[in-house]
Amino acid sequence: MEPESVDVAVVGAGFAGLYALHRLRGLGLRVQVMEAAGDIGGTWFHNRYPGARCDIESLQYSYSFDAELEQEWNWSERFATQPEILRYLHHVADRFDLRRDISLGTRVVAVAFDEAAGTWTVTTASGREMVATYVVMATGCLSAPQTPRIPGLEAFAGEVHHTADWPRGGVDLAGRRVGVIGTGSSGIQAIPELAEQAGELVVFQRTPHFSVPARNTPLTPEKTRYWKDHYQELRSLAREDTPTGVLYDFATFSAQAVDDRARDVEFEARWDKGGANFAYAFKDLTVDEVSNDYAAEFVRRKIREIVKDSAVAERLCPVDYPIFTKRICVDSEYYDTYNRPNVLLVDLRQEPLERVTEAGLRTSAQEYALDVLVLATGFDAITGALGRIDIRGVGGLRLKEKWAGGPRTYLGLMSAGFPNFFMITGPGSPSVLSNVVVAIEQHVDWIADCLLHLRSVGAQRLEPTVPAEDAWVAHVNALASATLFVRAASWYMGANIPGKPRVFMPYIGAADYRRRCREIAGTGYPGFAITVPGAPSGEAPPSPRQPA
Ligand code: FAD
Ligand code: N01
Repeated sequence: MEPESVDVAVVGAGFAGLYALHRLRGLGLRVQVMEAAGDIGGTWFHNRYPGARCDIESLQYSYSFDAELEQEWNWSERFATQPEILRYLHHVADRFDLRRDISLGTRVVAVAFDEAAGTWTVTTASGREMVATYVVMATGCLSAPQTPRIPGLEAFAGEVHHTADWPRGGVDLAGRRVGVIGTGSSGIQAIPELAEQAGELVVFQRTPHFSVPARNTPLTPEKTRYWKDHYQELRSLAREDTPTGVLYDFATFSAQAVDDRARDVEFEARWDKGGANFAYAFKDLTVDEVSNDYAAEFVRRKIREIVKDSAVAERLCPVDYPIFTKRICVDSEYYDTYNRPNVLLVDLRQEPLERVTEAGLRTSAQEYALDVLVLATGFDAITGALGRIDIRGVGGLRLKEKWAGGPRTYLGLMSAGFPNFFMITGPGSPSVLSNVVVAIEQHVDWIADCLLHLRSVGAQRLEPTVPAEDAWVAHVNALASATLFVRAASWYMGANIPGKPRVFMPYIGAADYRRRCREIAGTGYPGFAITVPGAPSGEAPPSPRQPA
């Protein structure tokens, strides 16, 4: 049987895949989306653990591509819950009639370039094949859950649940002994809720994370009205004038430009207001060690104030990496949870984890009896989902091998040797260091403009040149090296995955990035080799139009 043939194969149906389908279909292209999960939603389908919600305000953490969609949707809270965000994505899928071109329960296992035909063959786990001129990987930065190899895990008699693969029907925790490994954003959101529901909760912490209060509240009609009335200008400001794609109050001066009192007043005001806005109290918190330590010390002081048992408070205080170099957590009553009588904090640095037993979890000090074990152990981030697919480019070059020393891309959008193969929020783009929905829309729009350009010049093939890619990788690294980010063993660095190269993967500075992408698209795609049948190979033809 002949394989199906489409113009664009999109892998993944989260925020990125859904918008890619809508936008590229709008160009008159035949698009097919393949999604491994049983339904759409991506992150918001998989991460159903109690307490899951966004940490960028929903009025900003949402699509901006359609004004009517913006006006008709109402968010109920400052930071929406997972079910509400999932409902929103379902609304989007229905509103734009997306489902008819999405194959659910369809895991892509291989994507291979056919040099002679100049097309890609996409193979699914069930053996279905699809031939596509272009491939768009919308597989997500935080979609490959990481389960650590803990001896004995398979022998545990109770239930084990990863936060990123939480059962659809929920988990009954009432009266049960629950253990949680992991105190990153997922653990920190889940722990207060798990403590409410469980009989006893034991938190196994290896490294404490810094967390600031969310101060989540219902959204007032006035605030919603204001945003709806000003969406266009507010979104534009977030996109064009911020390093994060989010409107925060960005300070313009150093933490060292003010005295101790003024500094504390500023930190305190932001702590009271809630959210990641705290990270922008001074302009140099991620680049200057002294300034950074002021912020870190402020948070440690708060932990000591909130947590009544001083020994527990000390265990919760991060001390061995700069604040903000791991994604800042945004919580609801996280530190207060340790004042509850049914919550125990076990410091795995003091008593290392030895194994999971049939009855629970054993550290070097003792065995903890458990009925349920929650793994809030994170993700093989940014490159993980791509690495789980056998991707082969020109000459059978495997992406995984090419990236053995760390990912190599141009603009985080494409990689040399992989023509017509695009990545949304790929390594080397702002992705997780920005509002990811904003990053997704920018990438999808860039790709759409690029395909229009190729069509208008009669080109068949586009890929980055090796020198352009090398220069981009060096540029991304140089930006990171000028900050404190490289000082933490974070998932941004690949440090949470044994054997993964330690390379800082995201691009720092979303607005600058956007300008560069626009400039490249507007000047005939320098750094890309564009092949037009009949024209000398590798020559980029002149741009007939300026992209929007
Ligand atoms: P995803 O939503 O991850 O979707 C990728 C899809 O691809 C998944 O459905 C997956 O099943 C599918 N897929 C992967 N591999 C394959 C394959 N081989 N074959 C077929 N399908 C495949 N970002 C923010 O900016 N703000 C936030 O507040 C925020 N909160 C978050 C909260 C949580 C709990 C998590 C885990 C992440 C959060 N993020 C946040 C990041 C979030 O991942 C992005 O905001 C966004 O949802 C990513 O959308 P996406 O479509 O790129 O990827
Ligand atoms: O994952 P993480 P996450 N033994 O990697 C521990 C987004 N997100 O899912 O630090 C013991 O941050 C590990 O310990 P250590 C957001 O971008 C957003 O929490 O390696 N412990 C760490 O404590 C976020 O940054 C929200 O010492 C082990 C934890 O597991 C990203 O997703 C909510 C271990 C993993 O933390 C990832 O967050 C949720 C082991 N063998 C997620 N292995 C919002 O709030 C791992 N750990 C919007």
